[in-house]
Amino acid sequence: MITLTIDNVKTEVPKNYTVLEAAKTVNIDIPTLCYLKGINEVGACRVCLVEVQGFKSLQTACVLPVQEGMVVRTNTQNLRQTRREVLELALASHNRDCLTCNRNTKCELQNLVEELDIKDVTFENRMTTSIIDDKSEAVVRDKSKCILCGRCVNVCRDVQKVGILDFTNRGIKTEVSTAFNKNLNETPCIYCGQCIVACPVGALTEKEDIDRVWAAIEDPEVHVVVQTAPAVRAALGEEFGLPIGTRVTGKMVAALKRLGFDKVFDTNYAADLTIMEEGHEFLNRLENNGTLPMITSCSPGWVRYCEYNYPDFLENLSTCKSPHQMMGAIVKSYYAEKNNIDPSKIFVVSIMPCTAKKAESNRPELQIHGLKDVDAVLTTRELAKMIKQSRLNFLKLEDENFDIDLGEYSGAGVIFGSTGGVMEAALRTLVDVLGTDVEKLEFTEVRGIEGIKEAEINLGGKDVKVAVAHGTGNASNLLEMIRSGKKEYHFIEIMGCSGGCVTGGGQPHISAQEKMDKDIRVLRAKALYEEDQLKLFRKSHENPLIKKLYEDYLDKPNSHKAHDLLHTHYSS
Ligand code: HC1
Ligand code: SF4
Repeated sequence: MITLTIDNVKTEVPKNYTVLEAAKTVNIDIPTLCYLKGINEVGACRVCLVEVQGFKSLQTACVLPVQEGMVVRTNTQNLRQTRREVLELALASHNRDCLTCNRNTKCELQNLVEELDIKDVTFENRMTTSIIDDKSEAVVRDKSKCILCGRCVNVCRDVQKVGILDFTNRGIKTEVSTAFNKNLNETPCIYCGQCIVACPVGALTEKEDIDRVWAAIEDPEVHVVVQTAPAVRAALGEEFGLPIGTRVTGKMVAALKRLGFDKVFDTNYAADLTIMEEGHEFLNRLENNGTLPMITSCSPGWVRYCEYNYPDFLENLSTCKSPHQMMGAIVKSYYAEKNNIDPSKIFVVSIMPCTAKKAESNRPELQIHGLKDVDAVLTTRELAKMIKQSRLNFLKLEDENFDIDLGEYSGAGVIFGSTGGVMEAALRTLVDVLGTDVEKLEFTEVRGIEGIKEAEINLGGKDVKVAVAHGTGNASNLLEMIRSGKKEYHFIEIMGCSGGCVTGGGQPHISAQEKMDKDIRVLRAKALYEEDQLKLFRKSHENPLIKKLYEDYLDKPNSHKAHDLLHTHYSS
């Protein structure tokens, strides 16, 4: 341990701490802008400057290791003035149309400007017009808002191992760009939105689709069905001031009904359906020498990553559509027939924690007879905007239930939203179907935030090796081990974002300061595992509505009809 003094307070901290981390132990949040724990610790923006006894120049706290006997000042007149100058320089090359910016009131730069009471910027503004790339289906970039912090560059290159964004040019001309300054849709961007989550300002946002959804709701000719992904309920409350990971399932349903959707269904129902289809597909491959390992295909960021980087694994992908696409297909067939509604008059909206789902819903493979399974995808943040636009008092809404037609789900369906959840849900059903270890319900081996998790499970007398990876960087590491023959598995779950859907690119923004001592992957996942515990049915095949769907309509898992509606094939 190391003892040091920060603003006259002595503290003892582990020797691998930085001054920034040490200051937290005495309740001082040194301001930061480029810092992002574990992802961007480079001391580039110089907002976290501190005075250290014995040093002539100011030091950047985010990269300065603690030393025995160090004496640090974090809040002097000199520091406040220097931080103001640093921020003024950033503001001089930042488009300051804050009032109409997507991140207005949720911008880390704006918060610092307010804190440091900057009323005037000494330098001339060189960035007064937007420079927008909105050609992709999911992510919008505005270069005029970029402050060159590098957070997006590092998350895309190091965590996701995609490397779309990088610094180009030098000096005053430095900018973050793509190779050859191409639009995102001309690059192998996987639309995971992790750059949006990392961005402290409004330089990266999702492509919004709110107006199209309002128009559908207001059209009396259109029957508008909405579904919510498992992970949305674990984060939506954060937009209304609730602590990270507060479960708001009932309030979310109540809000959706008040917004005017005709039916409110749960993607979890379709997650249960996915388990039925995917579980049987796996057994079929296992018993009939099919392509193994079988890899889950519900995360569209991962599917794009596979198409661009590992096309030799495309045959390994499950042929199952992702749950929200299955839901769309069932709504426009089974539900439409049952309720005598013309499917062409149904508009399906998916509320997702994910930006890649926007592009997924436009894929030509995911249409039936020219009708898209899903007509619009909104992120959790966009749903929060709709609720705010409606002036609903979200926190006071009484809990309501999903519409019963396609709204019942098992605990297995809800844990899909966290890394390991799809695998656990599948194993719960597989051990039952095969009659092995039927009592086992919780597969803790595949839970948690370790990058790659492994387990060996006895299924019908056969030891089956499973693995789980989250974040495409970890997925790449796993696939490389398989390619080289170092590892062998039967069944793999891959999710495109670190932590799974709970930390998708469309989830509410959490500041880098808050992320310093909270792991939002863990907090939001906890909300889902809690909901799992509360459910009467915790295995997908026990969901009575899924049983009825097979009895009335699909016959059995992987039937002809099920294949037509619920399966697809991805190719490079
Ligand atoms: Fe997901 Fe899925 S779990 S992909 O992460 O399989 O987005 O939450 O909706 O479709 O169910 C996302 C979450 C989500 C699908 C399901
Ligand atoms: Fe990189 Fe994902 Fe952002 Fe595309 S969406 S630039 S892949 S982080």
